[in-house]
Amino acid sequence: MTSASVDESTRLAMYRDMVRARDFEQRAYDLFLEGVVQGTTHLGLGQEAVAAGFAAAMRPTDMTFCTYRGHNHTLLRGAPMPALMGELAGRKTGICGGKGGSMHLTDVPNHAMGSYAIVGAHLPIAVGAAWAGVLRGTDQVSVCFFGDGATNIGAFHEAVNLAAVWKVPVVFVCENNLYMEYTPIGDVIAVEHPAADRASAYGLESIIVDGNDVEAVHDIAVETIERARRGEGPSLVEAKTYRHKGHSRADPGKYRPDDEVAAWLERDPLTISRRRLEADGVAGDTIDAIEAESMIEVDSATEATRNAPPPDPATLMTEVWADGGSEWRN
Ligand SMILES: Cc1ncc(C[n+]2csc(CCOP(=O)(O)OP(=O)(O)O)c2C)c(N)n1
Ligand SMILES: [Mg+2]
Repeated sequence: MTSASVDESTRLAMYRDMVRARDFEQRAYDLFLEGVVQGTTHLGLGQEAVAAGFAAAMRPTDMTFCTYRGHNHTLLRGAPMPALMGELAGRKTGICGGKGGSMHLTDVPNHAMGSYAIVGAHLPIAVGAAWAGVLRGTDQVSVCFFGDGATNIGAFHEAVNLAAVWKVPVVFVCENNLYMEYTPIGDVIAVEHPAADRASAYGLESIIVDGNDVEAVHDIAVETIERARRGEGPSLVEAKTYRHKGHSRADPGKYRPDDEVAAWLERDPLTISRRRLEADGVAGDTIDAIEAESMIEVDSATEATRNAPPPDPATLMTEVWADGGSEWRN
């Protein structure tokens, strides 16, 4: 199937984005096992199409808000890979000076406005930032990614309600990967679709998209972002997807049935995209070259990270607050 609405260069760019995200996270996992990446990491392996489809539909000035599972989103908004890798490994070269780590990736120049570790906490922030854009007349749209589990948090309902009432230009994107940590979302909600079945309570349309089909995601991203920019208010998108690995760290994810995992691995977003590109006549060599370039980029970011120093201890209390210090506490 070809998406009539997306040109070939955009489709190739989205494939490149997914490959880069996949390779970056595979390497992050290896570096975690090696002890180079410390603390914890939450990988979006298997969920790349959601990040890639939306990133390709956003203007550079549109804002992204994401969770602790935010490597893909931050990378695909344009954050430099060595700075992301450096941050995961707690190096001075990291995008937050090595002091934030995997769960707090932020890249303000590219309008990736933070990764948030408190489930649901960033939805009201995304609404506030989008509302600020309205007041300033900047034409910016906020895109806010969160998990299925976040739909049971009060802040989700408060944020969606306020955005709907005020027609705030925000697109809420629920990445429904069927699990919240080790619990199936189906065990803790009374409806089938955690986001889409709640949409009508806020006067919004129910939107469900195949989150492993990058072109389908891109189509819905274009539609909802344009709607927000026209001043017609928010949308709530539920993207159905699956994480290939466990929740975090080295969680083997054994609470998931083997046949379920196998069925979703069959529906790998990269495989779907590659097969479709080839069926539409894109040369295998072109796709191979994209994959080879990605690996070179990841190897180079890894090398830079291994050679980078940790942050200077003298900077411990700087960049903690907007004034660059911590005097505000006293
Ligand atoms: C308010 C809050 N409660 C609990 C936690 C612990 N916690 C971290 S991730 C997570 C699961 C969230 O699942 P979901 O929203 O589906 O996102 P996913 O991890 O699947 O991307 C929980 C409960 C937290 N970080 N914040
Ligand atoms: Mg989830």
